[in-house]
Amino acid sequence: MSESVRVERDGDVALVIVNNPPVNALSWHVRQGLFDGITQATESGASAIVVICDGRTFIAGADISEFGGGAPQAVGLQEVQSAMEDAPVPVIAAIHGTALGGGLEVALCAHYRVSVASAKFGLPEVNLGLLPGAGGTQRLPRLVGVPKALEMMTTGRHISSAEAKEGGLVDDVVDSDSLDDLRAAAVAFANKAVDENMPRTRVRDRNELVEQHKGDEQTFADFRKGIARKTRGFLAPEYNIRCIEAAANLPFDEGLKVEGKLFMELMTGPQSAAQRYYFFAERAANKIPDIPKDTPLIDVQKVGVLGAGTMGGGIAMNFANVGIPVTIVERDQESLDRGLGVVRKNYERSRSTTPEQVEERMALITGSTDKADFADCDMVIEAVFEDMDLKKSIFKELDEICKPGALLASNTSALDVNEIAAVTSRPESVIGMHFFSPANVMKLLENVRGDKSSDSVVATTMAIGKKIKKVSVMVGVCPGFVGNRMLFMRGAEAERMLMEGATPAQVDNVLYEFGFPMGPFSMSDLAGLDIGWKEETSSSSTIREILCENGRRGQKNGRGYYTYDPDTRAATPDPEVEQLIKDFAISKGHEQREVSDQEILERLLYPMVNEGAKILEEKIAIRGSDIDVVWVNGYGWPVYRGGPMHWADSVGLAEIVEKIKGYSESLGGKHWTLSPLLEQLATDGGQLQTYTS
Ligand code: 3H9
Repeated sequence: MSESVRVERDGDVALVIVNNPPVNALSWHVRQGLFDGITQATESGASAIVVICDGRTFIAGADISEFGGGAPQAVGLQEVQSAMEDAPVPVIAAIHGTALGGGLEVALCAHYRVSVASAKFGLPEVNLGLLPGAGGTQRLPRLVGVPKALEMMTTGRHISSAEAKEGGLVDDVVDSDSLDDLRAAAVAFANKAVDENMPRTRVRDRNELVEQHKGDEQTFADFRKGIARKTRGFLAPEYNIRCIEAAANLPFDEGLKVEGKLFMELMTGPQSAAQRYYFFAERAANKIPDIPKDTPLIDVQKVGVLGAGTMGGGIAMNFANVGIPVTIVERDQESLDRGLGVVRKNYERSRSTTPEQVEERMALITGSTDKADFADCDMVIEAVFEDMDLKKSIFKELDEICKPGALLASNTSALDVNEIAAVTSRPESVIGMHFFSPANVMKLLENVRGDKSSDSVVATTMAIGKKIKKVSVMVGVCPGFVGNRMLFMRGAEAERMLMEGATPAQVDNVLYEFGFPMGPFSMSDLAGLDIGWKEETSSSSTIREILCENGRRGQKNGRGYYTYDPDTRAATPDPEVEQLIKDFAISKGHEQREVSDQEILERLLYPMVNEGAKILEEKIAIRGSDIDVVWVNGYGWPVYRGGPMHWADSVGLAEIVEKIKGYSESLGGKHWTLSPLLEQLATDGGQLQTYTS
């Protein structure tokens, strides 16, 4: 018997108990243990079997770390599942925590399912670029119906016990969250099943809900259409749909074959490799090697936010969402009222907040025009615009107002956190917290550790990020940090290509086809071309300035790099813009030529890879995978390409190095100066994604 599964008895009922921390994943020894446990329980004459887990959760899925191969051979999951389904006595799955992926697929092979109220259920394989490969695609629709299965499997959404009960996934919900109560309730259910001779129906034999959709092409076509925009570029959602179609149209065993074939295709393809890599990258980013796990945290009970603009308001919402009171300070009442009004509207518009929740959250946000109200805050985040002198004067004031030990954060997106910290008497309390706009929506939190930031401040910043449900990455001080520093390189080269004859639409389209939601010029139009542009001091030295001088301010006035339809906001390339750019380029002595899409892609992305390597050299990022986490969560890098470091490894570092050398020679520019680290990794056969600085 495997050490991670044991069998206990409660009267006539056998309990097969999994204990494989942290999440009871289906590692090879768990599969073996489950198979042996079910067999032993059956042979021992038990009247019923309860499958239950120790620790914080039911089985949370296959062991993803085994997917690359290398695990010892053991019994397959299908054999475990058959042992459960075909057992001569009732099998009950008792669920707490999260029954996910392979975990839910195991539970679907029990004859009945009992859960605690807080349990969650899902088939999140799609988020790993996969589909449920242990019969889930055939069993789930048989239990909850085709429409619900389509939604659950293409989003990976976790549903609650209440929703699971309503949808037919769970038979009984225990009104408690205690594991002991769950165990008792599951044993009671098992005894009842025996006493009342309840049927041991296998989910695979329940055909009613899938047969309703036999030959029903419309349901699937409509569903595909509905998710097309959101899932653009991803393979796995479509493959999940095909499996459910198979469930509707084919007998169970045939459907299972389709599932197996498509699962293997995804598993061996580059998208799932990238998404599985990314799963661990996000979790690795939480770990700061030189900060001990037991570092004392600052107890953040109350937060201050300076600035009630789009950024400050969005930041405040993050804290109110998790029940932390926020004091938000603006310089005058009018701006404060406007800012708080926007916050309220954001809540009201959000589909996930009920009217009561809107009021609860607004009640947690207190507005003020006096920074002295920060005196009782445990943490204050400054979110005013990017001006070093302004930030310095604010931090001097905060130093005087805030209580000793309070964490002082700047939401700067590029400025020197050390310089800001140096104006205070407590640089150890100062750190950067770079939120991305809209701050209540975007997942990334790029934290910037100053030279003097204390361990406790660093650890608290990461912990608070987790609390407000952000994906946090800790980086070091340099202009633009990780994200914007790499973005600057891409932007410089994009502009240069326009001067050589590429059009804004061509450049944007290359990135869109790569998988980004938009390219640099659409992004500039969205942000506004006149940010930082002053009419009176206009110098006509960049394309952007030329466009501003010609009355093109971006989406806000319907004219930027593109022209926008006033009703639909649809962007159309504008020959006038192309002519302006051409005239300007020729006036600066640039010859015009065709630039190929491949060249555009290389010139946009290779300088980013090169800069990423320099960031690692300088120890600004802790590990290559942290850079990927920044780009996927903050800048729309398609997760199915893993991030710039993973992508570079998959293209081949030697090839990229050769290209960079070539571009450096033909184009010149600092961003084409080859990173010695990149060159060394390419020579040694190393990888950027696994590089730790
Ligand atoms: C699948 O099942 C395929 C089948 O259909 C087909 C089979 C043939 N494996 O997230 P946390 C680790 S695909 C290995 O910080 P939380 C994780 O790396 C799978 N390791 O905790 C971390 O390690 P460390 C379908 C795993 O409380 C630690 O556990 N299932 C796995 O915030 C804690 O994780 C999924 O996709 C795993 N499956 O969230 C579920 N899961 O401490 C994936 C976690 O060393 N997991 N680890 O950094 C999750 O969504 C979350 O981990 C969960 C807990 C919600 C369970």
